[in-house]
Amino acid sequence: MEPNAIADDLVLRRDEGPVALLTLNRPKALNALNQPLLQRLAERLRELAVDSNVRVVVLTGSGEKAFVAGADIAEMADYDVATAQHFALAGQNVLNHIATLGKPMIAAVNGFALGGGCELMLACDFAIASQRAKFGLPEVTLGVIPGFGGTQRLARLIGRHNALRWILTGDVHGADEALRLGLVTQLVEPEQLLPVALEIAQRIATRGPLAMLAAKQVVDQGWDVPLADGLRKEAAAFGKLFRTQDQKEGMAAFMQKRPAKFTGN
Ligand code: DAK
Repeated sequence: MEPNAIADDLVLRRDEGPVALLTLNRPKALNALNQPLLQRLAERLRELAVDSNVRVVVLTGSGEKAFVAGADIAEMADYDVATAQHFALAGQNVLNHIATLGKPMIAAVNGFALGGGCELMLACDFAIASQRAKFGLPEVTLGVIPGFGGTQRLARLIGRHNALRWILTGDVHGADEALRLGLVTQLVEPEQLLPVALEIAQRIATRGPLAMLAAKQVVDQGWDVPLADGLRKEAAAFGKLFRTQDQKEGMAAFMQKRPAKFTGN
């Protein structure tokens, strides 16, 4: 065990009832993603996936400057092909974990979200940001391209031309631009970022967990298929929820004018 295990933990976890707050914790390197940080994040996600007390996850960065300033350039600089592939797999592993977590994950972007940090944010279900946050995919300035899904997710989210403007220039963009293009859903004063993110998360946590899971799955599965196919998936998922206790409870609670108590069954 390292001398100061909590301070040295690369991904801090704090639970507030059904909401888990994960804080990426390498502030001196602007929370850049190195292999140990990615591994710790993967461990945290595995932990959360099987923790039935946790219904919603918020992801943020430690310190005032950065959410994540990208993959760790110092670590990557001397990679050989095998190590670069290992790093790529570790990153893909984390993003797959987020995609299959089965619980909503909200990014609370407190500062720089660059390169792999911007891509990590894009893999979350949605993001809110501090007015001081900055965004970009500067990989081409380093002679590489985004490798954690940025070329795919950004283009789907903001359209081909906007995505290519970001990716080809490698420019850093302000929070207003990110809001305008729909990368983030809301901007708040820096000190309000976590309170607002946690309040949204708490509200989501009162909703039916199986319905949330189904909604996420259908949105993701429908992302890339013809509308008619997406609508079929939606209808099938809608129907299946009528097998659940949560559906009975949610509708009974409405009719009895009381808050629903969802169990995830
Ligand atoms: N990696 C390592 N260290 C970083 C870092 C990074 N990405 N970003 C910042 N740091 C470190 C700085 O080196 C500095 O360390 P010390 O010198 O104090 O030891 C410390 O954090 C503070 O940074 P600065 O002194 O530079 O702070 P400033 O306020 O002056 O500037 C900045 C902030 C964010 C504008 C600047 O730090 C910066 O430009 N950082 C690099 C941003 C960047 O280019 N990010 C993209 C990285 S490339 C792949 C998967 C993913 C990727 C690629 C492939 N595969 C699956 C194949 C992803 C690639 C990337 O993300």
